Amino acid sequence: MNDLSRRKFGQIAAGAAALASTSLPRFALGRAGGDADHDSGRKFPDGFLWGCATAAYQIEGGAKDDGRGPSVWDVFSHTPGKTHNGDTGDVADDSYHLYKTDVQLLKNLGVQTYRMSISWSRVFPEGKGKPNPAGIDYYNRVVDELLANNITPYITLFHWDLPAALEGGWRSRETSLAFGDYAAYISQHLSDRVKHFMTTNEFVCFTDLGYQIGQFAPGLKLPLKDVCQIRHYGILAHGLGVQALRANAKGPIEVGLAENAQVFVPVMETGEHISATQKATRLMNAPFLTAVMEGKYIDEYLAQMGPNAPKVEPGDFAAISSPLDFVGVNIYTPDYVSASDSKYGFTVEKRPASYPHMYSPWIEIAPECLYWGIRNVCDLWHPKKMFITENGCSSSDVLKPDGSVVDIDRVMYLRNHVMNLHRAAAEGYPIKGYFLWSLLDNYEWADGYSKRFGIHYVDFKTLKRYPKLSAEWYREVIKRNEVV
Ligand code: GBH
Repeated sequence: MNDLSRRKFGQIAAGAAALASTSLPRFALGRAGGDADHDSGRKFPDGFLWGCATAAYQIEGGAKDDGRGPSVWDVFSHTPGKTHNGDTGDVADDSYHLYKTDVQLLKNLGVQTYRMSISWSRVFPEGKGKPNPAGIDYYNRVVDELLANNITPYITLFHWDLPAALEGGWRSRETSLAFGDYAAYISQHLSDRVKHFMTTNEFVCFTDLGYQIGQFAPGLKLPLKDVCQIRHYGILAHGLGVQALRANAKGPIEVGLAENAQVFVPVMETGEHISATQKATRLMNAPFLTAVMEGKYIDEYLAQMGPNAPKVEPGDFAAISSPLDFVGVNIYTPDYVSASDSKYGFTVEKRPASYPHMYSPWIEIAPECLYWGIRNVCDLWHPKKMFITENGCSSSDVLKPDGSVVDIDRVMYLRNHVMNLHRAAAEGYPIKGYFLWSLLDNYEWADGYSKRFGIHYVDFKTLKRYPKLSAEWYREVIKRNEVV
């Protein structure tokens, strides 16, 4: 037996004895010690940032408090038949009032960072024009509370809750301009303390899903020509937002976005399939991330859209392609790609019916997506830094009488994704941090409260928060800065 295996053997034997002779609580958040018993050998680089993510409409509640104006999600969720069970974000987690409790949850986890979003219509009830001072005051309080607890805020300006008063919504170019003004105001008021901003969250969700599929607010089903123009106003808003944030900042800030790029995993890790995933990544993200990173619509996209292609005004792409300090991607599930002699050189493979998924059927389990999501974006566009701005899953959590939630499926999902995150970091890709979706169960959009994504369980009647097993797991990951 060499030294290393002798040491390992000793540890295993000691661990077994400890288990046999003591009765520790099974999941004790904050249990001291324990580090010596295990070393995964998968350490993250020093300074790697761990965080949790949330979004305003999903957690805040306080929908009518202190002068907040309605957003398209207030209107949509109050329209019969649009959301599961007619659920709305009127109360959600009531984080509008309970934000100090939520900062303590973050502190107990030991996260260095917290990704949150701002409700545009809390700050500008009409979307533009006269600001509501009570709105920005709320975010001042949240930011100050985070900083007092040594947690760095990463703020998303727009996570789908467009002020309802903005006429035409994203059908209007005026909305992109209004977003620029809103970004300027936020930068003026928060950038003395907040140094990291994301403009928009997931273009496809507030464009295609809202205006073509109708699954999300505002629930329209418009023709492709309109949708292409709406997509363009989405990325234009992002670009104007980047410029306005920078132009109004009180000091150096870092600006990026949070985009659910479509991620492609090679069916086999061989050269031809790997290069097929790059082709797929560039083409399938053409209206959004590809346009932002390359400063144009690629020829293939324009050819595909034909007469439906968007009208682009001079200067639009100068704004849209403003250099970013970081690229954030939200990743839940990928598609598999193989090399082929099809027109574009790849085939997106259909999944067999037996393919496994988490509680939300769309979260099909393929943890390699974290590695390939980072690698494909880096190999194509070489961003300075990347973040995983969301990753997580729903589970059919059950709160036990003793207050525990043993969400082993979520821990399985997260552990395997974090393993693949580690692979990307170990290979030298500039991945700087990870935001787990989500800090706590919340309003899951059209799925209402039927899908829980939190690592804290929320009893939506009492609003009490309970850490799940996954919260304890995440705390260990953060404490050790390694895969656990
Ligand atoms: C992210 O979106 C959001 O940023 C976040 O707010 C959200 O809570 C989180 O993920 C979890 O969902 O039901 O088959 O028609 C995820 C984007 C768009 C993915 C809608 C699921 C519906 C698929 N989602 N999509 S399906």
